[in-house]
Amino acid sequence: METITKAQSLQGSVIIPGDKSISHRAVMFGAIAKGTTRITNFLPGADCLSTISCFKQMGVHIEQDGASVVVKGKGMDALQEPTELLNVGNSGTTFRLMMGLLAGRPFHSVLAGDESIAKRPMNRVSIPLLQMGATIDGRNNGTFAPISIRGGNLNGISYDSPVASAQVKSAILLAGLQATGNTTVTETHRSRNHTENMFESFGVNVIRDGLSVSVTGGQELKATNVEVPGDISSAAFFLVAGAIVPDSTITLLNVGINHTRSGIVDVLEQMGADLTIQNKRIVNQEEVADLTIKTSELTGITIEGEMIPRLIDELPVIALLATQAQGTTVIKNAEELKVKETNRIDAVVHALNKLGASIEGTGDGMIIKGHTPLHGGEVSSLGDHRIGMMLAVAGCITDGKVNLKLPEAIRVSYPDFFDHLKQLRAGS
Ligand code: SPQ
Repeated sequence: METITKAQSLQGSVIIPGDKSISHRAVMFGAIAKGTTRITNFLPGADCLSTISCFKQMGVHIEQDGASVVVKGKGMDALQEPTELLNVGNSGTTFRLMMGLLAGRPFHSVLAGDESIAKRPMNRVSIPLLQMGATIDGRNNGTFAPISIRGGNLNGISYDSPVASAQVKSAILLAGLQATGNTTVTETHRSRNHTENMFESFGVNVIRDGLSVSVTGGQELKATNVEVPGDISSAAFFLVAGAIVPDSTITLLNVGINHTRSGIVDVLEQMGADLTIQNKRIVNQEEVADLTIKTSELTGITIEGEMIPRLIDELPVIALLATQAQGTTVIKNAEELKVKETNRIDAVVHALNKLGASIEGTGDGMIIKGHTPLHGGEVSSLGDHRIGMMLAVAGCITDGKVNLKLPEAIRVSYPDFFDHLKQLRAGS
């Protein structure tokens, strides 16, 4: 249990830790490349450590010391059949990207994870992989973990993905690298493009055409060094905290602002937040900047359509932000929230309403009426890191303390979160 009390003000700066999505990909692509890949500012969160341990089980030599990682890849063909099941812990990204990779490896493997992973749909990845000729099975007709894969020969496909999901797209592209001919994935809206960007850094030729991405099979990855930008999904918690806690000014350093991830910046600007973006620069094909947020007068807005994949993981904390805005905020087309670490619509509605918010859950989002003062109470992360951090930020503005159950879930993506929050409360 973690107790959070009202903050008088939040002041200071935080160096945002490495991006989770990019850290996973750097390890995976380093593991299947030829040569040594050095990763700096790697996120040593539980999810990315699961990715490292899965590749170690397949014989890849990886040294990790905090945020520095060295991966000694010997190419895709050097991966060895694991003798035990590959445990991804809580990480959907590890699970789904590995499905694509393992579908083309000539051995048997079984992927499993924690209770939350066992509830998340994996058939969104096995359906296209089966079309490519893979042999995959799992619980409930191949829908849920554990998933077993007997890798083999794959054919390239052209796949229209019914969901805008970077995990689905990345899994198919990883399989596509091992398939005969071309593989194309077309999405309804553009999802995060870190796989495409990093494939290019590792020497893979990627063709991007509107909402479609293609690769040709048989390409080898060449090792490269990766500097991971700070995670905008982690920065989001302090962006919201800075906007809603009185008398605050927070600067977040080294934040990745890749357009496919920066919906939170657009939403803050549209709601009227006092946000400044400085020092824009490019690091390894990814745009990075420093962001300064000050306490803001906010107005409710509607968030929908192509914006949703650009801020899907930020929606829980955006819901909190909206409770402090004047007027109504409507979130639509976000049904994907129901299949994350928790059903994030139910989790947000239940916990924030318990603290005094006025939020109605809908089939594909939420309707949030503001402005509502919040009060203390006992709430739980339900084992979901993003719900845990959102509730810890809520505790900074509640009258009365918030007792947060299962705070340890936050280690999945932001192990230093409470230290950084403490630092900002102390004004340092
Ligand atoms: O890895 P996991 O558990 O799926 O993590 C989450 C998160 O909140 O950290 C989702 F629950 O992020 C996903 C994100 O929602 C990470 C991700 C990626 O790295 O490719 C893509 C998104 O998921 P999806 O299903 O839209 O592809």
